[in-house]
Amino acid sequence: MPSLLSARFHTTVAQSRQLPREGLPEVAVVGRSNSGKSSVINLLCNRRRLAFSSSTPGRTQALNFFALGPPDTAQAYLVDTPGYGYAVAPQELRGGWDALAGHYLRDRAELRAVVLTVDIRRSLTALDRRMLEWLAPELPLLVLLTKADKLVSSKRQTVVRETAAALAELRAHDTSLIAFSTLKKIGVDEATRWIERQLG
Ligand SMILES: Nc1nc2c(ncn2[C@@H]2O[C@H](COP(=O)(O)OP(=O)(O)O)[C@@H](O)[C@H]2O)c(=O)[nH]1
Ligand SMILES: [Mg+2]
Repeated sequence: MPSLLSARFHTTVAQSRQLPREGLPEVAVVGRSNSGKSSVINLLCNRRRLAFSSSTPGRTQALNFFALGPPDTAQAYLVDTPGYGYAVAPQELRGGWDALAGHYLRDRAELRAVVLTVDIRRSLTALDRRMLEWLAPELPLLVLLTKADKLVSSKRQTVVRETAAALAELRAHDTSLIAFSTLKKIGVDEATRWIERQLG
């Protein structure tokens, strides 16, 4: 199975017709703006600036594809999706949150799994719940409770328990939950194994 450590930028997709057509497996990373999504991608791929901070409101939203596998031979893609949650972006509140990303997450045959980043201090927000309802129910999901270093261990465990209960109500299928910190390197090996397994 391809290693996340082999990740390199492949392409930016601004329209569905630009999506790769080789049929390689993909794992998408989704989450609210500022939930730590870029930090997670950069840490898991051990690259300081693979995923840029691209959370400027109103900016054209796009999917960024990172290729995994030996140099010059993509075997899979890790896909960064536009952060959601800015009140000034009304399209995300209509039907499909974002036409491109919403369509991609719902209909992409190559999509094997989704990683959702959630700030542990906010837990699941209304928009996160809407996002989860949007996904195909059988798609394997990994929820990362990010910035876990911001909470003491006991409080962290409480949020993990409460979030697990909320997820169990929202989804019947294959859902994993990990407390994660880029700062303290919490949950890194477990998240890496989970993602690589989905692509193997
Ligand atoms: N304390 C702490 N801060 C984090 C962690 N991960 C990200 N952050 C901070 O959270 C903010 C948003 O992170 P970023 O990765 O840009 O989030 P994105 O908008 O979802 O891509 C930045 O100021 C990061 O430095 C973490 O594990 N611990
Ligand atoms: Mg970002």
